[in-house]
Amino acid sequence: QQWDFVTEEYEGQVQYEYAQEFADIMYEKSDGQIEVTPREFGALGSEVDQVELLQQGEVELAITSPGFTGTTVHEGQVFALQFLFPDDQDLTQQVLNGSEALNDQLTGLFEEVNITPLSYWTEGFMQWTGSEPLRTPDDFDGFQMRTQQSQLIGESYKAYGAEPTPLSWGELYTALQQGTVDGQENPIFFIEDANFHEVQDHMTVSNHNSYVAMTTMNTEFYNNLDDEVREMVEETIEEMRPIAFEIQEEMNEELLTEIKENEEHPTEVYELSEEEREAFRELAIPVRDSYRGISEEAEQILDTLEEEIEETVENN
Ligand code: 6CS
Repeated sequence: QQWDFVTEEYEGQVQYEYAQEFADIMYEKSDGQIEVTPREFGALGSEVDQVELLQQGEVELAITSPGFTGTTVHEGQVFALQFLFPDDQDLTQQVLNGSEALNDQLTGLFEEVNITPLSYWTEGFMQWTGSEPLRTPDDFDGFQMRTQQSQLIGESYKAYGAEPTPLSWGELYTALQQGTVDGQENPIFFIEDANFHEVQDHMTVSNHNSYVAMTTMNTEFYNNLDDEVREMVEETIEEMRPIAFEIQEEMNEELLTEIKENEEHPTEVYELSEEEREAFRELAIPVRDSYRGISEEAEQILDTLEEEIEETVENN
């Protein structure tokens, strides 16, 4: 059997490396019977097109970011909420692994549209880059912020006074270069690898949110797998958790140094203090009400998730 695994990133970037490792493990477990083919971003359309291909069963597996499924499963936009997850990547991953709100409630909603999330995992803290320094909410006043296609991400930036502009990342470098947008958010590895730092003078280490990716399978395809094969997939998903964590951790660390030491394209790197982060946190908290307003399910998901996060932080 041959399965296609689409990602939203290029070879060398976290999602593609994940898909490659996943393919290797599945190949070995199945004694060469299952060949998973990782696909780079772009060949099969935009991030949103890829979600549709997965739903239609044109591809079996996909790594999707909730920022691109927000119009399909509105409740998935919980990941747009800034300053919600713990200020620590290990704890964030712990919540993502064990959360009932996500792995049962939210997963159930995705299954209704033929998408089965098999795991939620972090690609690292997100940071801001800009043509101007971004240190206080005032700096976002009238700022054209590129976002993914999720209404709630937009709302989060409107709360700071910015003007959100949804765009595929395929168009982002040029948009930053030409000044059609002023800035964007992403994990460090992606900022460096997609060369956004070349066309942005400032980067703010804000850790305002974690970039959460989902490993997903077409639901019909998943439900029709032989028990033995489904078990192999589930085992592989478990084995991938620490591997994915390490891949992102290493890449984010290494590429921060690259950005700081790049003399050809210097970027001023500014780390927000806790006090400075607090000013943003205060404006971000009310956006949770908008999320709760999406549906009863959204309300339940966020209530449960907030409790789970609190418990995880308290116990560590
Ligand atoms: O900013 C984006 O849209 C892209 N960022 C990452 C880290 N992965 C893929 C995604 O499309």
